Amino acid sequence: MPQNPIFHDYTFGDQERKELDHVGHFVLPKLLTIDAQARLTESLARVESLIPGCKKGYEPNRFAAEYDSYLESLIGHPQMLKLARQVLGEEIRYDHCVSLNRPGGNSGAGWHSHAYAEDDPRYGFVRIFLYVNGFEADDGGLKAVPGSHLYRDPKIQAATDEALREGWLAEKTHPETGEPLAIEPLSVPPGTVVLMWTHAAHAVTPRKQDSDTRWTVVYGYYKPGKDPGERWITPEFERKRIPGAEGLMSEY
Ligand SMILES: O=C(O)CCC(=O)C(=O)O
Ligand SMILES: [Fe+2]
Repeated sequence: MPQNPIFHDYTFGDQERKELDHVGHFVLPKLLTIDAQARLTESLARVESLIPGCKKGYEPNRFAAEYDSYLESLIGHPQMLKLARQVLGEEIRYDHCVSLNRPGGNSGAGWHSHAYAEDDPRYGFVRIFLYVNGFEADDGGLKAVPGSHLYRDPKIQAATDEALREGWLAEKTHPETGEPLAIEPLSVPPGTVVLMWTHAAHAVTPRKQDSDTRWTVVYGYYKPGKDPGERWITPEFERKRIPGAEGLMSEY
């Protein structure tokens, strides 16, 4: 049976691809269909409910698709794969599906970046964030540093914006424009999808105490050929036949 659409129509051509490569992230506002938003909310709430007392090393949030069949079905969803291939090219592999729900009072996340193929920019690793109910900049909001991904530094770390500015950001410029690098806080409406290259510096502001839960899940795909490091995927899941995901689950 064909899967329900998850995305509305969108354009991701040469110009959009260039912007993603220049900035490090690309926002597709309100891309998720109402049906996908409803099903994701249900699945993410279920995954969240399984976390207390869960098995260490096999946490429902880190292995979200292994705990929920709808999240699993999106790994090989034709629209998800089309988007991943528009970014990475035809040859892709799946890396992870991680739930990033942030209940009221959640402390957010400090500045950091992630790894892949530091020595060869031809090998990309993209994160596809589904911000099901969106966020405001000061309420579980994603922040990023446009151009930071071009340094391909997997070890960016800072606890606060100030510490990032005084540390890693100091004196750094965009390699293509020479402009000083700067922090960009984002605000996005419900149903927004954000693409982000894995080396981009990013952080998350705390979720306000009286806010509802921010429902989010991220899917990671990469162009194979380099060591992806530890993938959050069990050997059993790697061998599982997931419709649409044939050929996507092996490391290389
Ligand atoms: O919660 C978020 O919006 C982003 C979390 C994050 O840093 C990540 O998934 O790499
Ligand atoms: Fe991150």
